[in-house]
Amino acid sequence: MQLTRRGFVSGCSLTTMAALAAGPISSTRLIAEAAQAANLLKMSGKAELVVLGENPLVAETPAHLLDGEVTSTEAFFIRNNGEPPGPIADPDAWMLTVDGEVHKPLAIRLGDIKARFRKTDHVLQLECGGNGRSAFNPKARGNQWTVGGVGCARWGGVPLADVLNEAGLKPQASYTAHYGADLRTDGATGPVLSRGVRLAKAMERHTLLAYEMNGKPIPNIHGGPLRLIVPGWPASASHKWLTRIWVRDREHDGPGMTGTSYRVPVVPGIPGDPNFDTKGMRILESMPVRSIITNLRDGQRFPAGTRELALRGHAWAGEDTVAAVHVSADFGQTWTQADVMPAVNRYAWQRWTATLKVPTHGYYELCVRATDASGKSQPPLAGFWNPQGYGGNGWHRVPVLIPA
Ligand SMILES: Nc1nc2c(c(=O)[nH]1)N[C@H]1C(S)=C(S)[C@@H](COP(=O)(O)O)O[C@H]1N2
Ligand SMILES: [Mo]
Repeated sequence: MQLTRRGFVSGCSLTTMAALAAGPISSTRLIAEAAQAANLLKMSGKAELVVLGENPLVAETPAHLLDGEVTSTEAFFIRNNGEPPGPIADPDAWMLTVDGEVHKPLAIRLGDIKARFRKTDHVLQLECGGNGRSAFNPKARGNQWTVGGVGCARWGGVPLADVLNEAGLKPQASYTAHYGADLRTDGATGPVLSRGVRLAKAMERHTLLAYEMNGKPIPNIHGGPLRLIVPGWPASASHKWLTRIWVRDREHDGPGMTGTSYRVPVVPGIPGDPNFDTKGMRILESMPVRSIITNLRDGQRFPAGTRELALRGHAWAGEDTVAAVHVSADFGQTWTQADVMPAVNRYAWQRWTATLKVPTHGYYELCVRATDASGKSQPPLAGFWNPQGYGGNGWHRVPVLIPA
């Protein structure tokens, strides 16, 4: 495998370098996957994201476009499971229903939400539950995210808790169920996706009924005029085009809550097992710790003679905070500690910076791994294989070349 890799590097196609490096260390990626990287999004108001799926539209952000402290709306990744509703003529007339285990069911217009509840905003990281999926071996089912199914925008809206309190929670209220206005692409009726969260998470002050993204009304593609933001948990809980919150007395069982959806193994199963035991799985709640290098491009060439590299990126850890970040130029044989900044607010990602020395010219894969405050570090590859590939948080590796 190493021989093959050296063979490609001497031919030195940078795209090939990137494709090889993005996979797990134990296996090289196929060149065909590099072709996927060539399919760039062309959409007004959006950057050239890497399209992973066309119908429904799914597009991830190349790590080098995530360098800003706050992710711009243009650069933010897109994950649709269905067909978004068309443009909304009168956003303030958008209706949200809150029903189920509440004393006073609500049917409230967005205009009234804005007028009656106190607005708040935070910088909040949102990460697709499948981010990192492409590193699973054997391949897991679903969109082959590398590391760009994440963004950290400023979201404005009202705490969901304030609206749930207005409806008055009954003692048996224990879980939410989310519904939106998007349509299934197969023409069938019923929700495209309907996930929910435990009540404690729904009541957390950073869980928002959001109507602003980076200071402007949320664009249609990102779930405007009204969406949920449930930071630190799989972004599938952050329902777009939100029309209804059903408060339930038990764990929700809508599309996306059962089987192998958004679940990770409690009892580790055999990778690729067609009879993978779904009973030994739990719903993925907090996302695991992850870090990315954002100031380099895949395949970047440095000036000849470079022996010291300035690296920069972000790290985050779902519900937790990041305690340490380390970088390596030798596949983890040695690590250099990075400086890690505190988050600007809870659930924002954390900036890290590091200087990394390399001994010679040549081909390097710069690796980064973060450790959360509970002491858990990113493994080198995506572990705990599961059929739909959740929770894969292997190191981010960026191939670079330092000419002789
Ligand atoms: N109504 C609705 N909400 C949704 C989805 C969807 O398909 N429909 N996709 C979810 C998933 S899986 C993700 S990762 C995020 C993506 O949000 P974004 O497109 O704004 O990045 O939205 C979530 N909310
Ligand atoms: Mo997602």
